[in-house]
Order: sequence, then C-alpha cells, then structure tokens
Amino acid sequence: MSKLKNVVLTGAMFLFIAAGTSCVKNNSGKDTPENPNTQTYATSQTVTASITYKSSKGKVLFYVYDQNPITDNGSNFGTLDTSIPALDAAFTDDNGSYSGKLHLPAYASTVYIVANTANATRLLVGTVSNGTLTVSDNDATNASASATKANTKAGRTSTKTDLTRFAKLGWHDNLGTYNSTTGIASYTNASSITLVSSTVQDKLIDVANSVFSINKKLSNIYRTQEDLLTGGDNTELTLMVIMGNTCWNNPVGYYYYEDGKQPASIADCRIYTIFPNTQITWKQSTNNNPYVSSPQALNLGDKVQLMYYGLDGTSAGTKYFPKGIRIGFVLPTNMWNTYFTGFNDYYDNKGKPFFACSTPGFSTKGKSGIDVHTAYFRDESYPNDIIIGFEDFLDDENFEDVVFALTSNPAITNVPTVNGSGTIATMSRYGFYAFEDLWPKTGDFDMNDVMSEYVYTKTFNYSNKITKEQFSFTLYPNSKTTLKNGIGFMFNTVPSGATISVTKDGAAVTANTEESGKVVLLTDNVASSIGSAASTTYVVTVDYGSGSTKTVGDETSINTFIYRASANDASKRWELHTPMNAPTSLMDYSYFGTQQDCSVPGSGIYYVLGSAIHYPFAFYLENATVADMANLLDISKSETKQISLLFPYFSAWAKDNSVHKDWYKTTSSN
Ligand SMILES: [Ca+2]
Ligand SMILES: [Ca+2]
Ligand SMILES: [Ca+2]
Repeated sequence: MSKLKNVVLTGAMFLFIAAGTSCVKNNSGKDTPENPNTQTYATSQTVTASITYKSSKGKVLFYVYDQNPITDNGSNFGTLDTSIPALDAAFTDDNGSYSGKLHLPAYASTVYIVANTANATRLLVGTVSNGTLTVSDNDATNASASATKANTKAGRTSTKTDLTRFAKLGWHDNLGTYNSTTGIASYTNASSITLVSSTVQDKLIDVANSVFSINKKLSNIYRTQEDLLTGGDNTELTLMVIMGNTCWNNPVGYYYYEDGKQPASIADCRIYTIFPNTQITWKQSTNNNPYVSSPQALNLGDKVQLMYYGLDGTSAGTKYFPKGIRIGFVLPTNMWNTYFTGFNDYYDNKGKPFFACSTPGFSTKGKSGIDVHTAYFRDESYPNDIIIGFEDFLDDENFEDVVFALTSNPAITNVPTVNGSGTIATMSRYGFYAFEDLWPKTGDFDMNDVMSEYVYTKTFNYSNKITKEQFSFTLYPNSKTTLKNGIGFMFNTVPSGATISVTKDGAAVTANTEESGKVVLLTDNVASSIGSAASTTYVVTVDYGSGSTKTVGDETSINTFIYRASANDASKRWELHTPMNAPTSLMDYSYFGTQQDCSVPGSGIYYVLGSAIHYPFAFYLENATVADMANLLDISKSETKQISLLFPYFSAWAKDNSVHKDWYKTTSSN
C-alpha cells in the first residue's frame, strides 16, 4: 500500500513542476531549452507471428486473447467467454500455418490462441518474446501437456466385452468385424474400396469450415431437409472422416429405404454399423489436468465404402445402390463399449439411446428440441463430395461434433450448394482514447475532457484479405468540459480502392473528409453531438470489396485527434493528437512551443512536454474496456483529478513506457 502511495505522490510532484515551467525556460528562469520528452506513450505492439497447427489439415481460423477465454463445461469445445475481447485473428493456410503480423497490446506476453474451426487443437498457449510469437500444437508447452493427459485419463475400462452391443440395438454388422476395445473396424480403409474421393482432404475441410463455426448455431438452410437420394443406378458411396471434436464415443450407422416409402421411425429402420466408435482426438481445453477421450478410433481420412443388401436387407452385399434409394444416417450418443471417464451412456427417459438422425422426425428430442441432427451441403467445385456434420447431443447446434465427406458416383445432388470462396470472419479489437484539452498548457491532467471507446473491426476472407474495416468511436459525455471540442482522425495511409461511409448511432450521415480522404471529421462539437444521451457512436466503414488485396495483418492505422477553431487564425485549427503524431494540414503551428509544449515540428516531434514532465496530453489504450475506464468515465470521481490518482501504476508507466504497460487494468481503490 505504501508503495502505491509513493507512485501517486511522484505523479503529483511532476505536475507541480509542470505548472511552473515552460519549454524554453527551465524553472530557474534561464533560457535553456528543455529536451523534449519523445516517449510515444504507445500501448500497442505489432508482433511477427508464426502459428502452426501441425496436426491439422485445411485452414484454421484462430483468435488471440490475453487471457484464457475457454472454460470446460463437459461440452465438446468448452464455453467461450464472449465478454473477453479478442486481440487479433487470422486464417492459417491449407497446411495449418500462419506467418504474418499480429496486433497486440504492448503489455501482452502470454497469449491464448483459440481455434474457431473444428480441425485444430482448440487452445494453444504461447509467449511473445522480443516482438515475435512462435507457437505450435506440438511445441513443448502445447504437446507435452496433451501427452500427460493421454496417460493419466484413459477411457473407462469396460467391465466386459460386449460384441453383441449393436445387435442389442438392433443394428447389423454386415460390413465386418471390429476391435472389441477400440472399436476400430477391420474393414476401414480396406483395399476393396473402389470409390475414393479425388478431392484432397484439405479442400474438403475448408469446404466444411466455410459453413461451420464452433461458436455459432448452424444456419437452417444447411440442416438436413430430406435424406440423400440416389440419382442413378450403380451409385457407389464412400464415407470418409474429415474432422471432429466431441467428448462422446459415438458409433455411426446407416439405413436406406425406397424413395416415397420412408419408415415411420428409427425403430423401423434396418441399421448397418459403419464406424463403431468415431472418437478422433477430443481433449479438454484447459492446461490444468485436462481430460482426453479414449480410445481414439479414427484418423482423419479413414474411409468405409457403404454396401447395399437389397430393400429387405437379405441380399448379398453389393457396392452398387440402385436409383431412387434414400440413405439416412444415425449416431447414438456415447454408445460405444468404452468411453471417457465421467461420461456415461446417454439414454432418454424411456431408457433408449439418444439417437441423432438425418431423417426428419427420427431423432430423440434433446433440450433444444431440434429435429434433424445432421448438416448436408457440397461445394459447387467438388460436386461428388457431400459434407455431413453431426450434432451429437449437447445441442449447441454447431453440427461439427464429427464431420464426414460422403463421396458418391454418380453424384447425389439433393443437398444445398456452397460457393468455394469460403467463409468470412470478423475480429473486433477494443481500446480507449482520452484527451486533456488544455494543451499546450499543462492542465489538471484529468484526461476526461474528451473520452471515446474505440473499436476496430476487420472483416477478412478465406484468403486472409481484409474486405472491410470499421473504425467505431463511442463518445462519452463530460458536462464539466467547458471548451467546445471536435473529434476526428487521420488515416496513416489513405485506403485505396475503397468506399467510405459513416453512421451516427446507426443512421447514415455525410462523411466529412479532408486531404483527399486522409482526414475524417466526426463532429466539431462532441458535447452537443452527445446531447443528453449516455453516449453516441460514430462508425466509419471502409469497404474494399471482395476483390481486396489487403492482407489480414496489414491493418489501416489511424491518428485520432480533438480540435477547435484556432484563436489566432480563423482559417486554421487548434488540434491535439497523441504524442509524436503529426497534425493535419489545417493545424495552426503557432501553438507549438508555447506554454509548456516542447514540440519540434521540424524534427517530427509533436505534442510533447519537457523531459522532466511525465504526462501525455492524449493517449490511446489498447484493449482497455469501458469497465477498465469506469472511474475515468465517472465524472464525479475524475473531474480535475489527475489521472495518476485514479490508476496507481500510471506514473511509473508515464515515466518509463517499458514498465507497467498494463497500468490501465488496475484502478485505485480510493
Ligand atoms: Ca455440437
Ligand atoms: Ca482537463
Ligand atoms: Ca476535465
């Protein structure tokens, strides 16, 4: 406690010195210029990142956090705490690798990387070191943890082998035999398979991920509307696993019937076992003694060719299905013999397994009440490959608990088609601007004269190209601010080939730009713009279109400022930017070097004080939330009170930007 007090006192002392000095005269009155304090007070860093999912095929969409946003709840992917903002995001390439820039808070050291697609380890942990971040799913931090888990948490040992397990369910094992412990089928990847997809697995996974998202409910159009229908005689069908992530050890079976003669229920279907156990690679998403599912029975790319045994199931098997046959799939939750400790067989209240089916009306109703438990779609570029995703039990409705590609020849076509351009992702990064409007005179440094939450949002496509950027400013009122301040920003690089639009509280307003689009003015009167509202939000949208060539790490940076009419020259402005950032062409340069300002515009030094004074007149705080800024936003607590009294580590950081870089995450208790 006494340590904090000292820090606060130090801040107060500097303020006292500041009030009695100017830049050209030191406080002994001699004409000795003070050295400008050229610290930038920046709270952001750009790191060179290499993120590699060695065990993944296909593109992985990942988000980076400064804390672990995943809590395990027994569900497949854990619960993502959406109140924790992401810091950056990108897609990997088709080999699961990303090499490029990431934009992080300067304080970020340990980072948590969360995969938003099911084809990757859900959570990786890495450390930023000297401006680089190198993380792999098989590095010491991430791989050794899973090895330990695999040894300590095995599947429940079955009390007895039950080779009649599926027979008891009324299923038929015509396709062949399987290992009684692991459920690995002897006929998986058999040399007798005659139909193999010509599409590489990476592409099939990318097609799947162009529709699926772990944290989103699947769109209705991809939920199975009707069972697959063979369009020609001699249709061959091969089912291949492409990804999955579920704690349950689920079998998968198929059934078929003549078009127009759908059985009344799943109990009326003749079901053939395909994969007795579809467990691939599930593990919990925490590093503290997480569970791992076992036995793991499937590898990506494992395939089984389906057989036709006649309409009554009594004929000798053939690979060739006739025209006009409907094919359905069923997954009974966790009904393999051996499974993960702590998760038992799941039965409904009538003692029956929980059936997840493709046929409308066949599935057991779960909590969500959803009907079909499969997603079907195909990409127009790969017409013979249908993606089949299962929603097994917990009904988070992401439909990617286990995902297959069903290859058919001739092609089965009664599923929705997606376009190969893939999914669009967005990432929003939060921050906060605060301004002290008495510049160039050292003031009270309460930093609440103009305050804005800032949200940068980028939308990027499968090719890691930014198609849209949004710059959002939510202005908060301060009734004690007497000066009439406006707010605007400069693009550090003018966006090219883009259209710009602006909204105020959701309604379109005219974009007020200068310098060929480099400067965007939001309002020339912050107070009247907010009026009596609790806040008001301006959003500037820069749309590059689908043909954008702007890479995901190449964000447009901005230089935000407040402004007023110049008191000396009606054609110029008084502007206040964050330290070391140049003003617009309308700045009245006669303000520089007056009062306590120590700017040297000819040397690129702007908006700074002398080297002995440790306050910025404006700052941007990367990943500061409105909650972090609560005391500043509370005018009764912050007005005329220097910022160092609200944040105990402010003064130490202001004196030396390399320490307490996360000062704004700790608020004084008094
Ligand atoms: Ca699910
Ligand atoms: Ca002030
Ligand atoms: Ca104030």
